[in-house]
Amino acid sequence: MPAARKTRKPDIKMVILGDMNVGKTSLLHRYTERSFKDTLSTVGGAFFLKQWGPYNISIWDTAGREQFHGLGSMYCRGAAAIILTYDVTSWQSLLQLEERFLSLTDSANSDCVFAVVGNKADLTDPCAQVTTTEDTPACPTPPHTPTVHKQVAQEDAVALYNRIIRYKALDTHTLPRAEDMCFETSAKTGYNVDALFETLFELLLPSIIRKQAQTQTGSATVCLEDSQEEKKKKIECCV
Ligand SMILES: Nc1nc2c(ncn2[C@@H]2O[C@H](COP(=O)(O)OP(=O)(O)O)[C@@H](O)[C@H]2O)c(=O)[nH]1
Ligand SMILES: [Mg+2]
Repeated sequence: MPAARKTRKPDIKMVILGDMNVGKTSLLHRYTERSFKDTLSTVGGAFFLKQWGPYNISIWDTAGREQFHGLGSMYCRGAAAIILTYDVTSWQSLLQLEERFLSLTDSANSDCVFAVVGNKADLTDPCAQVTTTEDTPACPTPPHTPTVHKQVAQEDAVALYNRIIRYKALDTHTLPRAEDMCFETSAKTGYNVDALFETLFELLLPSIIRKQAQTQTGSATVCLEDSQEEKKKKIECCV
């Protein structure tokens, strides 16, 4: 019943955080709309709903200035996954993740999954310059050599990810390797964008199934209670 599923509540919530202009909205747009627009403004927060197989995933986009309005932790409440995004050409944007955005994630679920994402990889990495399609090889000859200086190395992102795990006191034995949760993407060409979201969704699958089971148990209890109430009424009126 696809129509019924469309109107259903989201099964799980994800949030994308990071400074203004790192490409948060572009990443979500690339993933959900399969395209890139040069100008996409985010007023306050926006909400994307992605149907992944039989599951509904809500992805919350943020404007990047939420903490000034005390809204950041509200967006993160109940989040099962958080994408911390920086721009590979801006060291400052990586610093901001730790200085301004990490504390906003305190209201997320205690077992929240994190990904650290360096966007705009097309500006610095030849492999990220060609629009990714199913037919293109992994790293074809790039159209031109990138000229923009890369300010954030992958190792810096991995170090940040490890600090986040310590800050959150998450159990490293149950988590994927830090390297597997740090992505360099390009919303412009699509480079690594599907890999980012699909990796997160796969990791969230157990939580989705657990949440659905809890919801179903909850509704079964309600039905049972209703029917007992009905029975009671019938008995009372017959006496
Ligand atoms: N070259 C390049 N530009 C990007 C990429 N992603 C976003 N941009 C540009 O960066 C600017 C900010 O993007 P936007 O998605 O609005 O950032 P947000 O404020 O984090 O949501 C826009 O001009 C985008 O066109 C990317 O992957 N590569
Ligand atoms: Mg935006």
